[in-house]
Amino acid sequence: MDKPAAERRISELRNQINHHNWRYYVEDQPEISDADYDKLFHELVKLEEQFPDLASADSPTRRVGAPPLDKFVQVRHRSPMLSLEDAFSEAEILDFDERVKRFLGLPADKDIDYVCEPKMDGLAVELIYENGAFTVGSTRGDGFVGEDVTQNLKTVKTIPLRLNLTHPPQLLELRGEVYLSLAAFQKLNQEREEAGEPPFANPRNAAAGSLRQLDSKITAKRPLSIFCYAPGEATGAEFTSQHGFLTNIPHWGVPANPLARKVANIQEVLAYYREMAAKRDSLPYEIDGVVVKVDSFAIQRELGEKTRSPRWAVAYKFPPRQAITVVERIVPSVGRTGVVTPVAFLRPVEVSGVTVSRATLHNWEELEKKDIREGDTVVVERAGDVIPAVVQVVADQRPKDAAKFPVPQTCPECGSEVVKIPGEVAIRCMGLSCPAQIRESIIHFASRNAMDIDGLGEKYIEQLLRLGLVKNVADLYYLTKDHFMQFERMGDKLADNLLTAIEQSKQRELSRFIYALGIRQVGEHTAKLLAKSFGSMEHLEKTSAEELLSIREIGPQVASSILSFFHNQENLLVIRRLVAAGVKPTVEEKTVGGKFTGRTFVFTGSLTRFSRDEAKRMVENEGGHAAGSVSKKTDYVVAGAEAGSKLDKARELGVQVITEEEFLQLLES
Ligand code: 3BD
Repeated sequence: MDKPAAERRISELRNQINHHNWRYYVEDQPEISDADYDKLFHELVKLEEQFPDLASADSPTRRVGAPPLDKFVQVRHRSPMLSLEDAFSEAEILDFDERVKRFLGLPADKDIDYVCEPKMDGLAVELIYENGAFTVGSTRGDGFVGEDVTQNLKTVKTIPLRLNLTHPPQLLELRGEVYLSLAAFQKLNQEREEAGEPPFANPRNAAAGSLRQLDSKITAKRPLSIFCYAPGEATGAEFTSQHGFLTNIPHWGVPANPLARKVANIQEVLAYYREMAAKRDSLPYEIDGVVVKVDSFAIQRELGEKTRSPRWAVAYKFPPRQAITVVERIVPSVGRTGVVTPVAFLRPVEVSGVTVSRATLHNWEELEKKDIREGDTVVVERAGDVIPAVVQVVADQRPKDAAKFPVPQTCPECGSEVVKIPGEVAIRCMGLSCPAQIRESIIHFASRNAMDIDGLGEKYIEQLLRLGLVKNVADLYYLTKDHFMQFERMGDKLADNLLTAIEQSKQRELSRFIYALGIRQVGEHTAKLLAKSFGSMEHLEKTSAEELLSIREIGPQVASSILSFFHNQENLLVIRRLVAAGVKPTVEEKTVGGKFTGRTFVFTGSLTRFSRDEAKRMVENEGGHAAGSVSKKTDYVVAGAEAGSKLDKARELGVQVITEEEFLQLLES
């Protein structure tokens, strides 16, 4: 290829890759397979190597991290990054609205347009774009001076390295919040525990820790995201309102929170807050409140600021997700992979609407480091649906006789030796027939998101084990009615139902089957990737490291865990017996000719006929796509009760809105 041709191709590839990054990371609607994405990426890497003078700082190939720094350089913000005043009640919000009107000399009954945004629980940063190119990114610091974390921010896939504008402004500063999704947080903590590193207490700390890495190659491995929420200094760009700003920047490639909404008065602000409070637990990231801003920038300027915070904005905070309680007991518990972890049994306490009576203490080093003892008064924190964690001990409340809890030397369930695996922080029961491991692995196998054997819960599984009727998951498929009739309080009908449920589970999707096997480090997401890439258990069983590593999201640790699972003869035998019993997972290749092929659905509001997971599955089974946000490409929005901004957006874009009933009819038609 000659240079002009290479130049054209490079530019084309960069555009394509940027586009696919947006589809994948922002819209959650990839258009191409991982393998095809990798092909594009590699072609670009090769071309840039071949023509070094065509390399460019804004190429997507530069998102992999730079050589480590010794320390961060301080940067002064051109204009200070302000603080936000907090409000905790409706009364304080009504006060805010009154203050705004009084300052503007408006009558108390006049309505003001506000913009409401979820308050992301992350880390505030500033991004500087000069002539469209991302040049400097910094943390907020004290509002005046922050730290230069440009290299780290370049690894954030959704931060554009160049604005998607033909005539970009000379200067544009953007302020935003960098955050880690709950899924990414859980995955990161799981990996850290396996690697013997202390887990992060919450997604916010994890995001902060990731962004403040001197080695940006580490940051590159953390899937950070960003929502931008305000312009800083700008030359050559004019914004007239907050709503205008938030709706414009996504066209330039800058993510803004799609849940932000313009409202017409303070009553609607209160309604928005209630709506977000109700949604809080089902969002894929942590929010700690709602930020309320006067929409008009002209009015914002008129209002100005007090010492450090604007008069035109306020943070309406949610109740904290932390509470104080007492550790009644510490109990070592054995998981399905044999890892023995300390669990704290707590005096029940309410944490933002949920009663918490247990918390994970992660691992024994963590217990030692935080020095948590039975009888201690502790702070517990709950992030989204993640298992609550003990954040710290209230030191001066410790009972005099509280003793350190010893690390178990034997398995609390089977008495086998426990071993600390080199390089791992976990201690693991080595008992091959440890009843706890077997019990947990069968519970996992039958669970809702795995083989979904309806009705076969913990209690029945324990009875099956106690009666010696099952020793591993394959045995479930060899049970007869007589077996179940040996249970206490078992009726004819119930036994039939259980058998039917087991029978029905034989034809679950391949991804569920893979997930159900309980391969270490293979969660639902990875199981789906594997099912899609391999298409059958036979193929997966025979895979190689090379093949696994060619899948975009699979790293060496996960690959090696998968390989060692399939190298284990016992595991292969269990799979043989499952197959022999008639377990025949269905293949979920992109269903061609499915009812919903090429159709995109968005589910919103509170659903009563099915869960979000089920909805997603129903759509995907028919070859459709279930997306998280409404766009022009959305075909249907299925709205439950209290549907909010997505419904508004659908109406705005003229997308068809249907009820849950209508969706089911569509499915059956
Ligand atoms: C968010 C200020 C203004 C532009 C000042 C009104 C205080 C953290 O999602 N808008 C948001 C979010 C934060 C914001 C503003 N809009 N300021 C906003 C914010 N949607 N989290 N913050 N910040 C950002 C802060 N950070 C650390 C220490 C003290 N204050």
